[in-house]
Amino acid sequence: MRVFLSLFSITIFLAIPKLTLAETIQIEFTDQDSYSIEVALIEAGDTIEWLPTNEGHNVEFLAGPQLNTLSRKSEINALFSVIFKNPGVYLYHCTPHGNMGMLGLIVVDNDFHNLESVQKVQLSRVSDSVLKRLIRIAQSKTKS
Ligand SMILES: [Cu+2]
Repeated sequence: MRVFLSLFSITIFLAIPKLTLAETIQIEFTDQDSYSIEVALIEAGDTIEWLPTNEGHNVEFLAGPQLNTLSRKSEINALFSVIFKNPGVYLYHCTPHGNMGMLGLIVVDNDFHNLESVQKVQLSRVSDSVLKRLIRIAQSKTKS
């Protein structure tokens, strides 16, 4: 009985931090036509909130695992909130400024399994070099 009880309390102890760890990360639209956080490394279950702190921007997903389970595109100037449940790499841009390099990358659970499909997305030259920079940042943050 005693063994059973301590196993039980260990289980509870391990379960509680998991429940409370889900975080909300806020990303702002800036007056530089960019996102305040370009590379976000998060865990499954975390929420990202994009705040319309500067006018004329939105969020449109270009690649990611099981994108059909997400709201694909937000309205211009609207708050947008997404819970990320599937591990992998997500690429998004701002519909009006995507060709100018207004991109963002999210990596859930340090999982790069779909990186190749992210790299295959057709982008402008400027945005393609931005994407390469963001991937380098994501990979260097993950290795440490
Ligand atoms: Cu924009």
